[in-house]
Amino acid sequence: MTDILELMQSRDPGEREFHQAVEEVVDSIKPVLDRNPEYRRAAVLERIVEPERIILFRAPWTDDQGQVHVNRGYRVEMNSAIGPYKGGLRFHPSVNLSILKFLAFEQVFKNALTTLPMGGGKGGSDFDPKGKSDNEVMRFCQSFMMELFRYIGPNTDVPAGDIGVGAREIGFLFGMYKKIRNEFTGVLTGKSLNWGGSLIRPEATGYGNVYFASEMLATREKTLENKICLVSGSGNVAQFTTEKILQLGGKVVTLSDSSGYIYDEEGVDTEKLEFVKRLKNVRRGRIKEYVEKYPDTHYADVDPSLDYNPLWDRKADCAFPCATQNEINEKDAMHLMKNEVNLVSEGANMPSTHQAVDIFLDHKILYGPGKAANAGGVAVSGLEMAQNSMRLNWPREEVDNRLKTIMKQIHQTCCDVAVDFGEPGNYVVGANIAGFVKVVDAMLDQGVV
Ligand code: NDP
Ligand code: 2IT
Repeated sequence: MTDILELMQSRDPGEREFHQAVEEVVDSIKPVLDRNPEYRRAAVLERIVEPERIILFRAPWTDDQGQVHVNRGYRVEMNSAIGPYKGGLRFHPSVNLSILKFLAFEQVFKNALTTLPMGGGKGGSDFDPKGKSDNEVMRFCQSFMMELFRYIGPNTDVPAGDIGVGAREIGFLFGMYKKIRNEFTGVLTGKSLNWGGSLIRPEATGYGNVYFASEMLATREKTLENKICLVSGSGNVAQFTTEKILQLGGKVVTLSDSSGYIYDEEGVDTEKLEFVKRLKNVRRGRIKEYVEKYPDTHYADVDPSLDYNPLWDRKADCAFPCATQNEINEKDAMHLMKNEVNLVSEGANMPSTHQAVDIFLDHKILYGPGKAANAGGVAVSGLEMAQNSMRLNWPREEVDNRLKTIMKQIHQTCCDVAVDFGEPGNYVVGANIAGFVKVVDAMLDQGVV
């Protein structure tokens, strides 16, 4: 078991996030390997941690002053055992191979859980859209697609959004793909409504996260009604997590961005949320402006001298990390436990460190790992692909109902598998094992390829 981790360490030292994601899965699936000796003979573990293909390319672009810049473009095509590679693109200065491999690896299991036929992939660039003009972002997206188009297609690899890639970027990327290939196909998801997008896709990750949380609460005969909730981030996932919590009667008291966080004791209501959406999606401003607009609230800059995030030390019942990886460390987790937070549902990918996860599991709180709790986004991407193939659009209620059903199914699968492996209530074990078995069984059926 540790062999695989040692092998990875020696082959690719320094891929910290990727090793972290693999270690968590490997920890969970040991009993499955014990039950199925053929898995070891077929080296499924060794195969599943090795991307089927990695594409790495130069993405040069010219800024508004005429200066040329060079960024790196990536696509990690991780696993296609159960469908075309599927997963988002991230544009953020921190992007590197380790982060994209961890995201692609998580995506394989997440996509398997959705019940839809999608393999796993992830890509992106170290390009930073912050502070760039629309024209600069367009030129970068065009340059990125001029290379990526060779490797993707509606039956091969279907990218979507992630951090720094939203409707604007998907539009520019799609426009260039269509021009080069001279075809109008569902090669990207997260498209705008009037040119092939699906209703509910923008809302899907956040809504799905809250549907999953509600399912977890229902196992203890609880609901979100009157629950105080901590949400981090203020982008796509945070906004629609907040929106659904409000619809279900909960109260959201925090939001954040990479500069700092706000605390609003009265709660972020619908009007304030609309302000945040305009601030972040249209004006592309900072969350700090929230306190200028609503002066009775509190803002604190990120304090690099602290080894914890004060957002997670606010009094609450539930926590929804929706910003980025490793945003909840051991100390943050201890703060959450001290304040008797009894639900953590991950909108972001791998937002909790290994130590934080162990603390949640030790305290037996309701802990929904990202690959289960945030699967609603890619699930509706799968529904967007289905609608594109049929060349029709489903109404809002239909997509939302399908999303709810999928989140319910994922929850049930996690619970059933956890019970089967003697760990009732452990969604980490449930999600990892269910996703793993589905993918490796398909790999075994398809031979050594
Ligand atoms: P957005 O770009 O819309 O928003 C990201 C938010 O997180 C922003 O508020 C951003 O702040 C903050 N953030 C990003 N990086 C950091 C950092 N290093 N430190 C602190 N804050 C940071 O992205 P999404 O909402 O789409 O993605 C959020 C998370 O959800 C990611 O982990 C993503 O992988 C995951 N996810 C997204 C899905 C989707 O459908 N979009 C689906 C499933 C998971 P700032 O504005 O300052 O950059
Ligand atoms: O992490 C994720 O699941 C996403 N960023 C969404 C991927 C997708 O293909 O919709």
